[in-house]
Amino acid sequence: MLSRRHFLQGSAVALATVSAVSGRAQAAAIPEAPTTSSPAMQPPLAPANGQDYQPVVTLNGWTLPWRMNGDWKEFHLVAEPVTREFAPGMTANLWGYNGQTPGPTIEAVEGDKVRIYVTNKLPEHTTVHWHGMLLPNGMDGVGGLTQPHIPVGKTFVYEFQLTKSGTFMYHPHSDEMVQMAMGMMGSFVVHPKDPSLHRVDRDFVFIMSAYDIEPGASLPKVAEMTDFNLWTFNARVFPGIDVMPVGLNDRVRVRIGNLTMTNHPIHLHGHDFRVTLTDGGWVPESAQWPEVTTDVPVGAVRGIEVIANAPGDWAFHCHKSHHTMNAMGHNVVNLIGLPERALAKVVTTAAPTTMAMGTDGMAMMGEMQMPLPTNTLPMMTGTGQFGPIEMGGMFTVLKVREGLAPNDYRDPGPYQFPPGTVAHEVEVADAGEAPRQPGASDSPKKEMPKMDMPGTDMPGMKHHDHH
Ligand SMILES: [Cu+2]
Repeated sequence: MLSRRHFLQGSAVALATVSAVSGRAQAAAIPEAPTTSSPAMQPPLAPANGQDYQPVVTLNGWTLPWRMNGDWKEFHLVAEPVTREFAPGMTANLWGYNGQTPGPTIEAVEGDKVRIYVTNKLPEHTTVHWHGMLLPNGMDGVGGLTQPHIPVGKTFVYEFQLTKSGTFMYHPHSDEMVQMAMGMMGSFVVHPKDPSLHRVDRDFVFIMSAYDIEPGASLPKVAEMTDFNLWTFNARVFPGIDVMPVGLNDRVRVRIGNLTMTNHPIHLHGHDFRVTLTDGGWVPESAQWPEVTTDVPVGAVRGIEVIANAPGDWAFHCHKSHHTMNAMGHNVVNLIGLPERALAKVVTTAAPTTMAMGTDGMAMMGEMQMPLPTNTLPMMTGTGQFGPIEMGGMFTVLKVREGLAPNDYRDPGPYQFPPGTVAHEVEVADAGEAPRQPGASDSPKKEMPKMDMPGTDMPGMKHHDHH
């Protein structure tokens, strides 16, 4: 199962929050703050009134409902402690907005006047900075520099006009190291005033964030600068990240923000794409070129556009392979080629949170049920129709399907491959002799006696049962 999305549950949440805003809070001075604690993806929040646009879909997230007050669009963010499930089996205690991290995506239209209330329910002061936005200096949210910090229990208001369309982020500029390491961030999408401009069929958005959470723990180490062990799309790791279902030949946009401490080369299989936007604006067509991987720098947004013209299940992931594994993978000792099977036991006994990898590589880790500390995810996990996927972290799947209804974002299940189109085993004789570089030595493996995979006899380890 690639993803355990509860789509219907998600839409129920959306409906409840929308009616709450248009109902009893309508007359209140401050709009009610809708909240959700569900990590399920909410269907796109179509514009109920005002200008037409193609709403975005937030991976494992949702869009913040608003209300109109005169010609102001009013939103209410609540900064508060939250719990977030990274994937089934692991939940962290973090900080966020309106019940979740990342906070809800804010969507509005170029030219809109927005009034955003921010209530601080954190145990310390905060602010909100609107990353990438062109706005009056006093609305920029840099605590101490452009405004007083928002004290605990107080509500501040930000008011500005959205002068350009694009993809932005929001996050504190107040005890930043702690507050961002705790998950305080969200996406802010401003749609073009002319709905025909930059129009796509499906528009996904998410922010990358990273956490250092010891196996078995549920709080991140906030002072960590380099050594993170949970690499997330919207505070979810594979196999907890929503898949991206798209119709065949859909024009698809994916907007990717990076609020981790390192760059992420984001790679899509089976298609080429163009980078069409940054947090600075739309990239002119004359400045675009074809890519299959694009680097998303720290503190930046990149938006890619792809014509999904190849049916299938296409991997979409960070190309730093350490970022496609979960916490338990970050302490392994390399034993490839070592015949001393006893070494695995010694290492594991001496340092219980250190995992000894096999002498034939680590792929077996994807198949085994390891004795893990509670609240800890295996380093590689997730099962596809052909077996273990051996991934974690920043990995999801673009699922291109013929005949998908325009607003259907449910996981369409595994791709049904046409007969004869999957790589398969053949008789060796059919393959012929493999040419080798002249003078190249034989693989050392040939000279070593065949051995069992060490680790398979480690106590508590057993092969996973596939169904
Ligand atoms: Cu990465």
